[in-house]
Amino acid sequence: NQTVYLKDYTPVPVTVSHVALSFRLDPQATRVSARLTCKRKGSGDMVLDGEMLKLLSIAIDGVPLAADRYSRTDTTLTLYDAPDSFVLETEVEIAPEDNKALSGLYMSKGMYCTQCEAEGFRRITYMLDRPDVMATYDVEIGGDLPVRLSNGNETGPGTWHDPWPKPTYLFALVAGDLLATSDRFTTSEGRDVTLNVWVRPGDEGLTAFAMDSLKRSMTWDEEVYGRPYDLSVFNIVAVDDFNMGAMENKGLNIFNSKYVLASPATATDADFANIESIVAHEYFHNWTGNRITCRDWFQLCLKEGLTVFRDQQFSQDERGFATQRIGDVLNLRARQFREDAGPLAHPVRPESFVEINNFYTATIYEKGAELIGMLRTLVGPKGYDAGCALYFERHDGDAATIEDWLACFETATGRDLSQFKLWYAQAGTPRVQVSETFKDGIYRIDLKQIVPDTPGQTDKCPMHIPLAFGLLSQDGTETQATQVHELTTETGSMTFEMSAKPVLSILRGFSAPVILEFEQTESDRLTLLAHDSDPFNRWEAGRVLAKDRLMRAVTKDAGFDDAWLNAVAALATDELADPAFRALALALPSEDDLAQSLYGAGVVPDPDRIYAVRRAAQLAIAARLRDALPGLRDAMATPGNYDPKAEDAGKRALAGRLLGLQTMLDGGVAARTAYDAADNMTDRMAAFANLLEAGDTTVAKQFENDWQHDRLVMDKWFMAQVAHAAPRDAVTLADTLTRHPDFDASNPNRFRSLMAGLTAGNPAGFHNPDGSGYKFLADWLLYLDKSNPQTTARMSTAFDGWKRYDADRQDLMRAQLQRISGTEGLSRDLSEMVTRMLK
Ligand code: BAL
Ligand code: ZN
Repeated sequence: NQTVYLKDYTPVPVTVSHVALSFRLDPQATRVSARLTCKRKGSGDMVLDGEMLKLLSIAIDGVPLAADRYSRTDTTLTLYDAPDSFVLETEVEIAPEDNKALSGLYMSKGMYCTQCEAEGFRRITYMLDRPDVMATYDVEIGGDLPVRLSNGNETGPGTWHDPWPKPTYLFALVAGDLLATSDRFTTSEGRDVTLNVWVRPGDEGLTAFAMDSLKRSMTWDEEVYGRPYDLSVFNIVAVDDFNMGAMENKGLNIFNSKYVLASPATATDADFANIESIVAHEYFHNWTGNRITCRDWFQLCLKEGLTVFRDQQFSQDERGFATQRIGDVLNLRARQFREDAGPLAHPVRPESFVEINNFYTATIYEKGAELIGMLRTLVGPKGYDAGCALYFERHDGDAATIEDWLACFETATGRDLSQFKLWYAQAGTPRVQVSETFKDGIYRIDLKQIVPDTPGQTDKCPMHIPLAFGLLSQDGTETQATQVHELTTETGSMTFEMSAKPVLSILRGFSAPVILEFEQTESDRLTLLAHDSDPFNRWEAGRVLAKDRLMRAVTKDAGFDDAWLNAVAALATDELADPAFRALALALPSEDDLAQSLYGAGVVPDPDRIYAVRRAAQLAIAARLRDALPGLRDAMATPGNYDPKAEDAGKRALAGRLLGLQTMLDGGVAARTAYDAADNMTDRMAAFANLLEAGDTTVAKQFENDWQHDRLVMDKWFMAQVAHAAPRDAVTLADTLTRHPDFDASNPNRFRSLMAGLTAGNPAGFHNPDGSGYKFLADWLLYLDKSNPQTTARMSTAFDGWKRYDADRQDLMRAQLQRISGTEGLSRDLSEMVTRMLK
């Protein structure tokens, strides 16, 4: 298992300007003929990538190649003494039906499909499988399958031409019995584009929202980034067996069906929101990823961070800034801060990897997006637009780097971004300590940044941190609108002449991905909660108040005070506040968030205690709102046709939270009524979860009987049961469910639903002190690693927090990690993950 280093990057010795592929599809013996138009840039051998390929023939310029002109290993084909310009022709045989890794060409429910990012193309044919080799493609898909799709524009039945040079990872092929929902879009340049969403027969009624999301995304990218679409067709295909969420192949996006198929009866509001943002994300890649791609895989954040930032902007415009931003920060803290604080921490642009598939992480994606957001804050919206415009102009058709990206902003705005660039190189979440004094009419803020050590990195330099802040008077009036202070040194300060001490609202909008350490007074926090004009910080004030209570309850057995409970109740009943915001404000910090914070504060987290304290806090809030709950819930009713848009979704979110509180009081009576009355999946899942929490013994069977025909709904069934089981029952239940006839570990969605239901959904269950949760997960990782290393390696991250816990739990987790690590024949993917976690 070799480590690849960024510092070792060398330009390609050979260009491949055109690729012609011909497929004769067969489950066991697909024939792939390839003609590569090559030009050497220097002397030496030409090494092509290829894995699990049976080579049938090889020729250069039409002449079969003698055995001494090439050699092969399990992963390469080397040509000796090739001419300066030539056409390489190969024919290989592959077996898509046996490809359970879901990388390369494989089969899902009788359909042929591909996944080539990052390095799947080499399982299809011999090629320079690296992103800086960009070629135009002609593809011919033989046979009589009714639908045969590839990238670009269709030139005849089953034949495709892609005029836009692209790297191998953006190649795609789909063939099978599929049905399309079709529409049209006319671009700002007047191009008439056919839009298709392809699904398996039976699913055609579930595509309307994805199509609508696609059209809105296309309009948004024209209006906000000036980016029109560039082919005459845009195809989306839904595939049931898929390792990722979706894939941005040029003109032929392939999606996990979970992120395409939706109806009010089967999909929750969260599903609708995910579909909207993922359709947008993949579409936006057409410019940020496809037209301009990455020079090498170390630059992955160049396309992913930027495209996540763009999809977050789109969702803010579609759904409202505050709720989207709060949701994105919750997600960042839950996944990326956790990653950054543990053994898997890595820079947004890593310097080495063993298996690139292990780096499709929250750090590259979500922290990568935060870096774009900080850059926009630093150069301002106009500077950002100018930098982006220059990037598109200067690098269209390029395989680019982070240096290329930043240089565009330096040129467009005249700013020096050399210190900002450290964000790409230094891992770990910086902590920013804030203290304040008020004396003799001078208000002073002192700041200190600490960039923590992470694996392989110590003694880091100070970062360039944009801190957006504002000031309020004690009565809550804003006395200073938002400004940005740039903290570039280890310590910094600001002073203001004031007649009275103000209330500081700092890190507005979460202007930098840092952990704020600020012992702000209780009364200032309550003022911010009631009055801050920055909605993010208003919510944040409530979160900090709640977290303080929960942390004190865990560590000091403290009770829940009236001041806090009244503030929470006031928010819950504030009819002037947006329901979506109230729902977010009522959500207590998660069990994992508390574990992470306790660990950060030097306290060993006890998962059982955290679980119990959270429930006690919920009960206390519920008791405080007892009389108001039924009326509050009634006020959130959304009669009439289900509308997935943000306004109604916010009401359903609040209704769901309130139902959770009511269940604490009535043991599931209201949840049962809600379950029976539910006419959409959002309400049904909220009621289902609460009935499970209340220990209802019939609802799981009822749900199964009603939905066993629907695989995506059944994923929810598997996950919810485990997530909402009593902690001591969770592992046994998860184990039992693996023997359910519908549990199929080879389907990544099903596998993840059940495993994550335990590891993420039920932390106290996973961390059962007897170690059964750890053994259960390790057993399944070892099982699935044999066929699907990517999904296995990703699920193994459930162990990444192992050093947080008490010595007994650490021993138990370490033992499982060592057991995995010592297993013979481990994949490169899983081997790298456990090695890093054990370091
Ligand atoms: N490029 C892999 C899937 C995605 O990020 O869109
Ligand atoms: Zn992406």
